[in-house]
Amino acid sequence: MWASCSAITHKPLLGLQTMFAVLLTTICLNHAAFAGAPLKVTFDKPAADWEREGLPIGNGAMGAVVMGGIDADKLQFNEKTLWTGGPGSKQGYDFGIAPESQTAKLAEVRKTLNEKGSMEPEAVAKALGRKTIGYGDYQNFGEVVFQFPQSSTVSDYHRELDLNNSLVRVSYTQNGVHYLREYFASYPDGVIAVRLSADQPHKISVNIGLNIPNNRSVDTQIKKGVITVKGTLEDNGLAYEAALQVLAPNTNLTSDSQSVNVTNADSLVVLLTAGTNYAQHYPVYRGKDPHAAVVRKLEAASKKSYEKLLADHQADYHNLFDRVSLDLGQASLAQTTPELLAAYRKGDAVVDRTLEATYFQFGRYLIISSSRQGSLPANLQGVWNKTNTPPWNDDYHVNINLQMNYWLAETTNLQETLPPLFDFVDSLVIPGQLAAKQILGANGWTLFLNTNVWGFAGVIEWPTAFWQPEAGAWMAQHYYEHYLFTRDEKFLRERAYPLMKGAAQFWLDTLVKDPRDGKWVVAPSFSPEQGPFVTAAAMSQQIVFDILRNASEAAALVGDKKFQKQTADVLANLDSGLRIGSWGQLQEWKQDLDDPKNQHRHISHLFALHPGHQIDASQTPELLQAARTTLNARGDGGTGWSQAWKVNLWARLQDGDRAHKLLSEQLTISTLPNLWDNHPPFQIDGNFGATAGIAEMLLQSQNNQIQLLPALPTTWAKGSVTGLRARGDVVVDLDWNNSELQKAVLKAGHSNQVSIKNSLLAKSFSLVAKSTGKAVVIKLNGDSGVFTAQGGETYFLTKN
Ligand code: FUC
Repeated sequence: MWASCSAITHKPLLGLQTMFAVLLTTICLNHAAFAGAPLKVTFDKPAADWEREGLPIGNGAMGAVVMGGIDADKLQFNEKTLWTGGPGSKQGYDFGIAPESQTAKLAEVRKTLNEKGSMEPEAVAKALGRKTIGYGDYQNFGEVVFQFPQSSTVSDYHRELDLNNSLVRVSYTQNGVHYLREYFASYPDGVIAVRLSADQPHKISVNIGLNIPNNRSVDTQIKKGVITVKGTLEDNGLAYEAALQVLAPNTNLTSDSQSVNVTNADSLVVLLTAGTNYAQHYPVYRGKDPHAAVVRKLEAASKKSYEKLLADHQADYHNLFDRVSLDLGQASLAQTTPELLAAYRKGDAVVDRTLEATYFQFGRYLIISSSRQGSLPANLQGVWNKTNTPPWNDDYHVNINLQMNYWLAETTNLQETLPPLFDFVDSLVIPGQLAAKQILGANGWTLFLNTNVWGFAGVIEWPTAFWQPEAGAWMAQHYYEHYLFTRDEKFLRERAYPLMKGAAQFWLDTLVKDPRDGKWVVAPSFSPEQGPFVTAAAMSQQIVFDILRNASEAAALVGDKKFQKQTADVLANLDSGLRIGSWGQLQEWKQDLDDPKNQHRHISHLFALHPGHQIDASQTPELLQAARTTLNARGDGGTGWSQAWKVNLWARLQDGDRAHKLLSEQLTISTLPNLWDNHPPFQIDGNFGATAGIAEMLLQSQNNQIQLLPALPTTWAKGSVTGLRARGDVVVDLDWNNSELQKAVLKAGHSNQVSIKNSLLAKSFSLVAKSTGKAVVIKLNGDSGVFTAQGGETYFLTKN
C-alpha cells in the first residue's frame, strides 16, 4: 500500500561503481515518489513548438526548454534576473510612483464616490493611474545550438521529462546506433548539464554554439572548449555573461569564432551557466559583475564527473520531490502525453488517473525547478520565456497570479521553494512604503496590480485593473500562512510580523468610515478586473479583514499588545465584505449589483473562501451556500488560472466531484500538450493552482482543524497520498478505499492540540502513537476529534 519502488533508470556508459551508487540512491530515496507508476511527460517526436511541446528543466535561477531536434537541437535558456527596464532604462523609470503626492486627487475620487456611489474605471484611472515608463520585460537569454552532421532518418524516437528523477531524455536510433541525450538543471551546482552518448564508440559528432538575441552587445570568446558570451543590454546597461563548456574526454575539440566542434567522441558533456549584475536592492538594483560567479560555477562543475553532477542534482531534487507521493491508480502507459490528453475523459479510468497524478506532480516539479533560494520567485511563466517581449512582460501580477504560484508550496511540502518569494516581497517594502505615502498618504507599505524585478510598487494606467492596493496585504498572507504551517517562531518574529505589521498599518491609515453605515471601508475599491469603482467591494474588505485578523493574532503571539488592540478595534467595526444578495449569491460589491449571467474569470469576492478562510464550512453554512450559488453562476469556464482557482474553491465547498470536474475542464481546455497551463498563452499559475487544488481536495487545515479527505471525488475511490502538510506543523499520509479513509498517519512537528475530521471518527477506529504502540485519548464530537500530540511523535489512525 505505502509505495513500493521499482524504477531502474537507463544509464549507459556509467562506471559500475557510479551505477551502483545511482541505483542505490534511486532505491533508497525514491520510495515515496514511486507510489503508483513513475510519472513522465512524453513525446514521440521533437518539439515543433516551444510553448506547446518543449520540455522544461530549471534550477530556480536558470531554466531551459528542451526541443530535442534530431539534426539540430536547440536548448533555449533563461536566467531570472535578465530584465530590461528599471533604473538605467533608456526610457527612464519611476517605480510607478509620481514625484508629487496624489492624495488631493484621491480625496476628489472619494468625494465623487460618496456623492455618486460609483465611478467608471476610466475616470479613476485618469485621476490616479500613471503612464508606465521603463517597466521592462523578462528576457530570453539565448539558445545553445547543437548541429549534428548526420541527416538520415531515425527510428524509436522518444523524448521524456522524468518527473521522478528531474531529468529530460531524448533517445533514438540512427544508422544502427542508439543515441541518448540527457538534460538537467542542477541547483547545487548552479549549472545546466547536457550529456550526449551512444551505445557504440566514436559516434558523437556535433557543432555547439550559443545564439544570443540582438538587443544587447555581445562579446564572444572561445578557449579550450569554453564559449563565453558577455555584454550589456541596450536598454538598461545590465551586464550579462553566459559560459558554456564542452567536455569530451579523449577527443580533440576544434573551434571557430562562434562554436566548438566535436568529432567522433564516445560521449560528451556540455555545462552551461549564466548570470547578470542584477541585485535585489532598491533603488539601484545593481551588484557585482557576473563574471566571477559564472567562472566559479563552471570551473567547479567541470571538475565533477557527469555522474556526480547528476547524483548531486537528483539527491537535492529527491529530498524535496519525494516527500509527497500520490497514487490514484495510475500506470505506466505506452501512450505519449498528447495521446493521454486526447484520450482523457474517454472513459478510460487508467488514462485519466495517470494524467491527473502526472499533472499533480508536474506542478511540484515546476515549482522546484523555478523557485529556489538565491534567486527571484517564479514569474508568470516560472523561469521559462522564449521572447524579449513576453505576454504581460512575464512579470509578477499580484491580483491573483503570484499568490497562486505559491499555494502549493506549503500544502505539498516544498518550503524550500518559498525563500525567493519572501526575499522578493521583503525587497518591495521600501518602494511599497513610497507608494503608500505618495498615492494614499498612508504609512506602511503596499503594492497594486503588478510588480517587476525593479521594485515597481506604484500604479499603471490600465483602467480595468490598475487599482489593487490590497495586493500588499494579500502577499502578507503568505508570511502568516508560513508560520501557521511550520510554527516557526523565529520566522514569525523576525520576518513575518514586521512585514505583516507594515501591510496592516497601511490599512489602518487607509480605511475610511462609510457615511452609509459608519463601518470601516476601502474607498476607492475595485473588484478585479470588472465592474465600477465603488466603496467596499467584497474582495477589498475580505483582504483587509484577513490582514487585520492575521496581524492581530501575530501581534498577540509576539507580545505587541498595542498593535493587537489597534487592529482588533478596527476589525470590530470593519465591513466584512460578506453579504448575501437577491439571488442568494455572495455579493461582489456592497450594493447588490451582481449579474447572474456574469462569467468573468476573476472570482475575487470568494477570497474569503479561498485563499482566505473567513467563510468556513462548519461555522458559516449560509455564506457557504451563497459562495456555491456564486460559483455555479460564474460557470466552469475561464482561463487556466481561473479554472485552477475554482478547483480550490470547490474543494473548500467540500464538493469533490465538482472540484474534479473543474480539474478535468482544465486538463481538456486549458492544458498544452506538454502539460503547461494555457491562459492562453502559456501561464504557469494554472499549473501551480491545480496542484494546490488537488492537495486541497485531499487535505485541508484552515481554521484549526485538519480535515482528512474533505473533497474526495467519486472517481478517486481508491488511492493514497503521503507527505501533505497541514497547518500546525503536521505531515499527513492518507490511504483510502471505496471512497473511505482506511488509514491516516499524522506526524506532529510540534506539541499541540490536534483537531481532525473525517467520517471514520464517527465509526470504529483506533488511534495509536507510534513510539508507545498505545492508544491515544481522543475527545470525539461526531465526525471530529481532538487529541494532544507530542512534537516528534507519529500517530496512526486506522479503520477497525
Ligand atoms: C491578470 C488576469 C489576466 C492575466 C494577467 C497576467 O490581470 O486578469 O487574466 O492572468 O493577470
